[in-house]
Amino acid sequence: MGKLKIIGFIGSMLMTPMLMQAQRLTDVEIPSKYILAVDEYRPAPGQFVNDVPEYEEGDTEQDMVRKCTELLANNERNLVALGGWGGYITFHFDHSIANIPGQRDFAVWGNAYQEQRNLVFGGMNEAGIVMVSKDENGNGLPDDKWYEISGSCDVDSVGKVVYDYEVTYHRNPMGDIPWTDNQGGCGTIDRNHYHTQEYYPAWLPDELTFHGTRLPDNMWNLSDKVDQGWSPYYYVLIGFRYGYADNLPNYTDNADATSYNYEGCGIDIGWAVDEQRQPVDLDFIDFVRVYTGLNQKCPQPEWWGETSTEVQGAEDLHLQASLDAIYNAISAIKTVRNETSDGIIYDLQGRKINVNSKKGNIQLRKGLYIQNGKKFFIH
Ligand SMILES: [Ca+2]
Ligand SMILES: [Ca+2]
Ligand SMILES: [Ca+2]
Repeated sequence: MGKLKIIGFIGSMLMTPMLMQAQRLTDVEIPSKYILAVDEYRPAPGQFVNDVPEYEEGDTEQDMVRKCTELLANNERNLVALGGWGGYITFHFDHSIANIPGQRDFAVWGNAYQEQRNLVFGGMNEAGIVMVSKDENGNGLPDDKWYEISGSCDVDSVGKVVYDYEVTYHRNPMGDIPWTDNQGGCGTIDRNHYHTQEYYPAWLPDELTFHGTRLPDNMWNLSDKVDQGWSPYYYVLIGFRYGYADNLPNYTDNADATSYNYEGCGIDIGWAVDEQRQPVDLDFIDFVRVYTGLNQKCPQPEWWGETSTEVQGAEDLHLQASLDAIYNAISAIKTVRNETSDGIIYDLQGRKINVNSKKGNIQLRKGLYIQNGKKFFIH
């Protein structure tokens, strides 16, 4: 596609559900289908925490978020670990992702893989729950309502999913990290000899509480199914059918690096549900959050340890369709403006602004404008 004229966001007085979609187009020439930046990174404790990304003395939360951006943006394909249950990351793209009916809209890549003996579906599946949010207030920040993607456990494991689950972790320098949950449970994230750094996120407060959905434990002990000479223990993490991150492999064929598993790693925005687990109808989303959905650890010390979702990137699965939907939304707004005789936009010098929203050529510059006697800001 050719170069696009890009507009910033328009003040809230003009906000309508359609116009809000224009705001995510920022200062880029050609939109990318990959992550633009990470907004939040709050891992739960875990064996990779403080390591991927690496914490360096004095790093703030902002520094760690920047490091996550460096690892994930522009399809860099490095890993970021989210630690035990509840740990999360939030990111956005350079445009709103449209919800195309009946299609998966974006994919989240992880490092799940099929176990080598093909005894079960999956094998190293550390499902992360995906959430989506629309920048309703138009401030470019992920401070709006969040919706969870309802994955296959909601239909395949009825009664085994814990909603409104909560876990609190407590700092315990260089020791196993204790946690308690809101179901009367408790446990520890255990240290192992492979990872010798602190397991509690060093830049975060001494107590961390996470809230969300807990997926059913998926770790099976298949040690008696394999030759002891090959491996003394064999624990696998079963895959779920759809709707999670780091749950199914990135590729359908390990020998073919172009065989992206859009089906297994793809997320349909149409699967989003509200707090009552009722479907919501979202036309676009601006932010994606992923959090570790499993709270389990391997009973065999020094084996898997805690289950931790990893994120390796994400992409819009239909970039052109998202852009077309954004342009259509902007065009619709122009129609609304022109329908009212006093809806004409003026600059601060009182000159009438020509809002030319021919497809691909939207001319709204940065600055203050006046409409219906009120000022609004475009930046
Ligand atoms: Ca969709
Ligand atoms: Ca916002
Ligand atoms: Ca993983």
